[in-house]
Amino acid sequence: MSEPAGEHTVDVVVVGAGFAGLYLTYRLTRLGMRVLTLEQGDDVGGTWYWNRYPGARCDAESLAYSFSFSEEMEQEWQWSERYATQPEILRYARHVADRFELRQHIRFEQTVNAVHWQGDHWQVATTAGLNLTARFCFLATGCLSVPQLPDIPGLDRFAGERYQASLWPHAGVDFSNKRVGQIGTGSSGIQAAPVIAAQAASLTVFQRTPNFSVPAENGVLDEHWVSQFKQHYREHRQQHRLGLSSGFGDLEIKPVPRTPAAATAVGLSDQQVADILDPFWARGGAFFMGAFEDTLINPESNQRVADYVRAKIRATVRDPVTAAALCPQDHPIGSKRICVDTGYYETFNRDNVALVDVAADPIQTITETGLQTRSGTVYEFDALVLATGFDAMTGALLRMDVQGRDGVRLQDQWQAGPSSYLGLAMADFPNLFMITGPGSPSVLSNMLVSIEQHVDWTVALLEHMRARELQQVEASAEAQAAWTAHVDDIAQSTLFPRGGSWYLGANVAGKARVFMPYAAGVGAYREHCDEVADDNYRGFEFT
Ligand code: N01
Repeated sequence: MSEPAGEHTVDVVVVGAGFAGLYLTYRLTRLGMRVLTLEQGDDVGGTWYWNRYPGARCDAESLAYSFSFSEEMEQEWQWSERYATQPEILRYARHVADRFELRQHIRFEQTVNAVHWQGDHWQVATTAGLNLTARFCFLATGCLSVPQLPDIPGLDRFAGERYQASLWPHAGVDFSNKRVGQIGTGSSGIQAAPVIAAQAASLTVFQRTPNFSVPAENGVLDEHWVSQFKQHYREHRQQHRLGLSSGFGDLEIKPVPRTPAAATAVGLSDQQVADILDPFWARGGAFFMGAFEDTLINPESNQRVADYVRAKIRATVRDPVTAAALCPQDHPIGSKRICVDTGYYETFNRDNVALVDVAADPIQTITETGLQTRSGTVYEFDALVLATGFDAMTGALLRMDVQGRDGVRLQDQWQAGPSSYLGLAMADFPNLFMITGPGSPSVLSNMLVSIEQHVDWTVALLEHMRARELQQVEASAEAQAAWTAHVDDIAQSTLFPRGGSWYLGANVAGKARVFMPYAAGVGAYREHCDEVADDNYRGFEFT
């Protein structure tokens, strides 16, 4: 529904109608609050609305990457594959919106550009001229929702078709008989390349930094097995919330036996390491990173796991020069988000696919017909695909003009990196909450688990306020400083800061290098949040 420009007063404004915004809208309206949810796109779904590139699918397993709040829905909804495709997840988001009649509370094609505290309420404005007054504001703007274009001269000169993975045309693209150039080899590029290669006349992948990728081992879900899984859904969900650190259960998702994690790879022979890693590799997915308990904290153990993956790459890719170029050497495995693929390395054995190492010979300029590297080599193609990532975690928050008490600007407060209490709230920004914000497990976790935890926790806080007739809540500056230091301490005890990742803001020129997600895991984080609530919301100030 689009809303005429004008003034409206509600209890809560929610920014974003991805999964976080949908669940917030559901919970808050069920409390009887007047809610308006503002969404930039013309439908719900957030990241799954925008990222429609070929091969886009979730790298978390369908039965875990779904809402747990409605037992009826989780029993009724049928996921078709181990890892759901983008269209299937978007269908699910739409189903949630329709099933719980959420659309009446959502205004589409509304890009929020100002969020200003006016002493006792928030004033939220959109570029389409909507002006809302609300006591509370939730920023559910997503962690990977501001696409990044590469800083390459001549980008606009290209006269052929140009596509961005994260802003893919809704009608799809037919690459038949086309020569395609692709820049970017993160999760998006690694998923897109095999699908584009299968359709296009040729695909040239321009790789600056190789990433580690593990096979998804995707497949159609077995109905009988799914029905068995669903009989124990509560148990699985509980494991997702508290069990493993990333928010996925260690109960079987795929009907392949799971071997327990080993403590460390240090001191083991190559054969022993392989014996432990082989079943994880065969099982597929990011679970691979859990084979050794210390992979992300012990450089030696990490090196052994990385060596194993590099050996797999070399065993898969026939051309040794290409294989060597595909082997990451510059970061500990897992310190950048591990990719999960279907046939990525195999794609480079196709006759119509070439890898160009643009670390060795950097792209100098995009031309009208392709690109030219520093050595003078010219590459020509009909279509250019950019899978060049996002201004992650803070991008969507900082592109709005968010002003708190006395005109304090979030952009100024976060100049040296984001700072928050629990990744949820900030001093000087009363009655304002982030969902999966920097300082929370967010992108290191199953997002659906984190979203539900954040929404449930903040909604309970609002109920607490309502019962006591409290008007305002705000994180104390002390609690915020202590939490931000704690988030950093946890990160520094891991290998995460050693990868030049978007977790650190390293992919955006001029962005402060701060490790943004909370790396202690969803279980520890949930316990901490619950203790805070039980201790009368320690670290929050109420008026
Ligand atoms: O983005 P990225 P992404 N010249 O930032 C390259 C989630 N996700 O969209 O590393 C040449 O990882 C850049 O190279 P370099 C997931 O969390 C999930 O792929 O900077 N290359 C890199 O190769 C993921 O981590 C799913 O040297 C340039 C690439 O562009 C996150 O989104 C699927 C360049 C960017 O990789 C982001 O993934 C997709 C330049 N000037 C995404 N500038 C699933 O659930 C950038 N690059 C499966």
